[in-house]
Amino acid sequence: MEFFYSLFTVLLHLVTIVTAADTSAWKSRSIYFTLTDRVARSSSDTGGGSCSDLGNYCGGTFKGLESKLDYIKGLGFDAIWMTPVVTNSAGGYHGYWAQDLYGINSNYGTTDDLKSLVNTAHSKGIYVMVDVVANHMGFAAISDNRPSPLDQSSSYHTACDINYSDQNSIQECRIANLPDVYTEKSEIRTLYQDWIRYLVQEYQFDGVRIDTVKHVEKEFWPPFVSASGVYCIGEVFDGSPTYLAGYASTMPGLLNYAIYYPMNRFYQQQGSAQDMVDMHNQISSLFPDPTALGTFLDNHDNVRWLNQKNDVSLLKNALAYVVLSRGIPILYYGTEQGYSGGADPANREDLWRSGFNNQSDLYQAISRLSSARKSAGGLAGDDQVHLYVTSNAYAWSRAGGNLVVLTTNTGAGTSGSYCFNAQKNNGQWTNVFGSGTYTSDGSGNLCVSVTNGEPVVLVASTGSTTPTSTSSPTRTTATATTLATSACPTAVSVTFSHKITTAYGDSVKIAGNTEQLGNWDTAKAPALSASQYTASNPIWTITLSLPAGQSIQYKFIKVSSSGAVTWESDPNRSYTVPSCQASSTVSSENR
Ligand SMILES: *[C@@H]1O[C@H](CO)[C@@H](O)[C@H](O)[C@H]1NC(C)=O
Ligand SMILES: *[C@@H]1O[C@H](CO)[C@@H](O)[C@H](O)[C@H]1NC(C)=O
Ligand SMILES: *[C@@H]1O[C@H](CO)[C@@H](O)[C@H](O)[C@H]1NC(C)=O
Ligand SMILES: [Ca+2]
Repeated sequence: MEFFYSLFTVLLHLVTIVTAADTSAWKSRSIYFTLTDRVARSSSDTGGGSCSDLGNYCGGTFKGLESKLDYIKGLGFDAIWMTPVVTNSAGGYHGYWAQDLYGINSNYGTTDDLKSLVNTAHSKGIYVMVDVVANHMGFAAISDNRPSPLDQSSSYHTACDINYSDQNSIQECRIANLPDVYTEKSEIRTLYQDWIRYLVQEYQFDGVRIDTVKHVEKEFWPPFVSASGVYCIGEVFDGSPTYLAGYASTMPGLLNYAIYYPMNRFYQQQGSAQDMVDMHNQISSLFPDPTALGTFLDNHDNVRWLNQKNDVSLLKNALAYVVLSRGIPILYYGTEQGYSGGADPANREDLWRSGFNNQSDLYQAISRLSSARKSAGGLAGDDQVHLYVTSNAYAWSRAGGNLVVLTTNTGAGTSGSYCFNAQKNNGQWTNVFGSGTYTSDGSGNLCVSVTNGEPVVLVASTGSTTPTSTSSPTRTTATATTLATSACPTAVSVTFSHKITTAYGDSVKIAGNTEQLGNWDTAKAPALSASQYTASNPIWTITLSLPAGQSIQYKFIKVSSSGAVTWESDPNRSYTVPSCQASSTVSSENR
């Protein structure tokens, strides 16, 4: 019996591995986001002309997209996210105006064309993610919507305009006056679950991108995601990390709109690297799995990056961040051709006007970044180490130091030498984005050269992958590395690891005498994460980016589910942030 049970478990595992493109399978992928109507018109499209009306159908097809899979693969991307495939109401060239959930948009081709696209993608090792909408239908007469009962007005909320300060209104009122589905009804929920199960199985999709997630009540999503049977990534269009994290339990992945704003501010010379790093760290403590989030720098709803900042060197740095920092990279089609369209629909250019040129500077640059991701093992882990944070540079490492990336925001035409500690002694790397090889000294110090404001992407040279230290394999990161004065970071990534037994519903915070620690205000004190907590080792953790050299006073507090606060006993704890290293760890036990 036991034998059969374990055999069954093993088989179940194997079946899971071969059939479902689950979250872990997606983490090392890179996603190319396409508008089906805008990639290619037929399987023999070699380019030319440009669409005269970007606000209507331009003629792209499933067959056209299928014929450009090698073009996508040449960028090093191994997944596509394609806009919704279902039958739309008139003018729905983008796909987000569903009319018949079980029909396929005939402007793009037939059901067989779509199946052929997915099959060919799979034969080339490319995953296909389909975009879906459950919040609203298109502009057809309600009675013409399918399937039933979506043809009845009782399946929709009463029309109202959204008040974005009111979550109920966000969920129940209309986006752009589109009929808002009554998703709270159980028959409607069942209808969407049956449909997503059918859609994924019928066309063999590997993943689902979910539109307008915050416009539907949270309870709708877990059974929907479960019915899909694959990795889902949702659009919650909001830059607040706490608001976004409120959706982390509804589906495996979310578009990372939290990092989107500080990342673009930094690389567009509008903000600091420190803010971007702080956000990274905040995401670490707020999300159960930051590696399942998708990183992107623009899309069909936001003006293109080069429209916001017309500097290709800066764009390359931002792309290095997207492709090589934590999370699943998402590239908006046309970025590789230097497209710079403004507000929708100008940011939805046809790709054929580029002639599908795979020699273009940005195409080649993205391809090199993708290769670095692959060389470093796919970068699926939560292993990013902040090495260097200054007013105009950010460097980090991944994969135990086998990948080191230096980005700057000084822009085209600038050059300079940047020295920092790579946290790997006597390392050897090759700059796979530019040229040259680099080595760190016996203390890990490394100086790299920036040319024309471009990023430096170092991949460990063969033979230098073993850490030099023979003593302990578990590094307490930088506690022993001292940098040259010129290379000292302005902020240090400090991880507090606090042992405290808590009851279900309790949370743990760190309160102290600086603004970041809430100035002793328990309501403003940052909360620790219980992601490493076990009954035998009750550890709560938080990583904060603190000013180098700062002295802090603090205590841990326990907050019960009723809000009651329990302080640690005296005295206050004190800690001085190191002045010249990238990170440190502080371990403590509750008193
Ligand atoms: C670039 O495109 C040409 C023409 O489509 C193709 O023959 C060639 O293989 C492509 N090269 C790469 C590196 O993808
Ligand atoms: C929008 O919602 C907020 C929060 O409920 C409310 O205070 C405000 O009055 C509402 N605005 C309008 C125009 O109804
Ligand atoms: C801890 O710090 C707070 C705020 O500065 C102060 O009021 C309190 O007296 C300190 N406690 C001890 C034991 O020093
Ligand atoms: Ca809604």
